[in-house]
Amino acid sequence: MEKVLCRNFFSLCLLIWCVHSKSVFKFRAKSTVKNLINSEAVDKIRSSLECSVICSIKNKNTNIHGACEAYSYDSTNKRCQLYKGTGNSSAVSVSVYTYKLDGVYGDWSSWGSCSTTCGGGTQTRNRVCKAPKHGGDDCVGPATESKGGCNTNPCPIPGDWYAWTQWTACPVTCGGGKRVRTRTCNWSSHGTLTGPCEGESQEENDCHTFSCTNFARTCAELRKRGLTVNTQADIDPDGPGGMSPVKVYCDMTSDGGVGITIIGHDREAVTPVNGYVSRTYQLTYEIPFDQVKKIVDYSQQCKHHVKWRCHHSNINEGSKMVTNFIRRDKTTMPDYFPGGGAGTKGCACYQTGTCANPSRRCHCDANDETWRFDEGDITNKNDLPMYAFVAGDTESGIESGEFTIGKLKCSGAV
Ligand SMILES: [Ca+2]
Ligand SMILES: [Ca+2]
Repeated sequence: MEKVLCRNFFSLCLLIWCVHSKSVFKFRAKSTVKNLINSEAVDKIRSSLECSVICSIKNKNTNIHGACEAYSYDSTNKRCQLYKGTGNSSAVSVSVYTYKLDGVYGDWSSWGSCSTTCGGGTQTRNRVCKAPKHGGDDCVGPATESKGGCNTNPCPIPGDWYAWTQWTACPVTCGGGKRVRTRTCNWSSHGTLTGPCEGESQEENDCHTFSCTNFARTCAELRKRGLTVNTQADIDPDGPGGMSPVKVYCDMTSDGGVGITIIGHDREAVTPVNGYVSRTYQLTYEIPFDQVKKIVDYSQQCKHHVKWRCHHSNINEGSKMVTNFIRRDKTTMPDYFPGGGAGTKGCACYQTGTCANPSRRCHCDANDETWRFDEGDITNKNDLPMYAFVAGDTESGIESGEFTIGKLKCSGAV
């Protein structure tokens, strides 16, 4: 506190912005705050005045005595100053008080929510500092505090998934479809603590996204494009234009999934033959013969299984093959029976020297009254597709036979 002696109260009051009223010694205060130098006064100042000027006058008598108070902010020292003057018209003493306001915390908030729902979490609460002013000290102590110990119940452990199911079959053979696989959660993997499994229970992916137009020539070509499921599929063996596309069965899983084009026909069931020196059975394929030829041409390999059961019924009679198949040229027979070696006129047993009659070329050439059979695959592409089967030597009563011809199967793309 320092004291200043003013000789002229009037001039002092002007200095401290008191408002002049009618009389020299009467001052009208903007606001009146008494006994300011205590904490209550400080709060009042804080809330309303912020060091702006207050002036009050206390007239001890109507003539000359009075007091004047004013506040100003000392921006250099960042503090509030109170000027308090007492005296009369000839002499006024002015006391200057300075003070500052320390920061004060308000009340703590209530505790917040727990940071976890299990396994032990923490809660926090906070309080707001009423900021210090005029060079006062900061609030003392932390503005937030935490405590642990809430929600200490053990946490659930995510369950383990059972294995994925197989992918569903692609619903389309081209043009893009979705296949899915699913898995289920093992809710007992961690006993009563088992929680939901983490991750998705279903997965999806694109399949057979290649275009439906610009048909493949064979199933092997479709395999190259990405077809992986066994299905009926549209192919166009002779390419764009020409003949129309056809529907065939694609076996995409056998033989390591190479893509096998399978073509059926009307002679797959057993066909008994009785009473003919020779009879020709033309095969009618599921698709036009010329498209079958194209499939053979555009495949690396083809095979066509033939089985002939015989009772006193020759395959070779003299130098002539009376039972055999007609090649793709629709007129000639090859010089071997299916399974036999080219140029031998023989059956498979002839290759190994195991024919029923070792001096003949086929089991059936034993030509006796025992049911026998010769069988094998036609694999020479020059002979495929088979045009017809020819059954011979069944004309007499004890002679008969029956044949079975499998589906034509072609694989590999040339
Ligand atoms: Ca075509
Ligand atoms: Ca015979």
